[in-house]
Amino acid sequence: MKKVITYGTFDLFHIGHLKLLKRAKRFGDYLIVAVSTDEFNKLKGKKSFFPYEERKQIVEAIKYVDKVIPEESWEQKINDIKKYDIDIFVIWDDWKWKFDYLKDYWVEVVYLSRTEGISTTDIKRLLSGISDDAIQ
Ligand code: C2G
Repeated sequence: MKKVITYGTFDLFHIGHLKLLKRAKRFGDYLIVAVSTDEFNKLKGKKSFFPYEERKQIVEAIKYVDKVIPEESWEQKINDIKKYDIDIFVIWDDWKWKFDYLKDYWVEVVYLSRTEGISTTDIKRLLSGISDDAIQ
């Protein structure tokens, strides 16, 4: 069994997240997703709209996903790779080269292009600009 892992906040789940998970699953047979906790998001300089528990349940419901674990630190990736016997690490290319050190732990590191035209930040920005009377 070829095991894949990816990491992310997955806030305001959208088509970019879905396509990433679908593409990541194609690299193996079993996909683990480490969802950033609210506390870790603070370290990442992010504040998610939905709390971790809800983001976790949404990602767990995605058919490409086999297991969800919490992402609580930058350092946990090496332990995760060992603990879950991971073969492939996948993430979007905003992080290009930043996780190449994981190759020392016998995993293939894959950077996938992001889905253009959608991001959680854009969604938040668009929604914050909508006046009340425009909301149906
Ligand atoms: N994504 C994408 N296209 C977009 C937006 C997101 O492909 N338009 C994918 C990215 O590949 C990312 C995943 O969805 O890997 C989750 O996106 P974020 O929650 O923004 O991930 P990020 O906050 O970068 O977390 O330790 C790594 C970090 O936890 C990554």
